[in-house]
Amino acid sequence: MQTTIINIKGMTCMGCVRSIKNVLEKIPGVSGAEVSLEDAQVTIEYDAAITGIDQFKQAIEEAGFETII
Ligand code: 9UX
Repeated sequence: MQTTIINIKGMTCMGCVRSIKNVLEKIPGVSGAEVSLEDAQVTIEYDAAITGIDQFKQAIEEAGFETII
């Protein structure tokens, strides 16, 4: 398992937090995503043999948010 942190622009309420958590945890290979509204970031735990940062960024952007690595 590997962990990465992605900074996110545009989250304003706990609904945003929940939708980002949901899209990330649906990606095969992701075992957990903890989103912090206060810190404007998400910590993702995943299997690097299956998925990676490009897919995470794409999922977050498709959900309507900006990512900053
Ligand atoms: Mo809150 Mo976010 O009403 O996508 S859910 S602003």
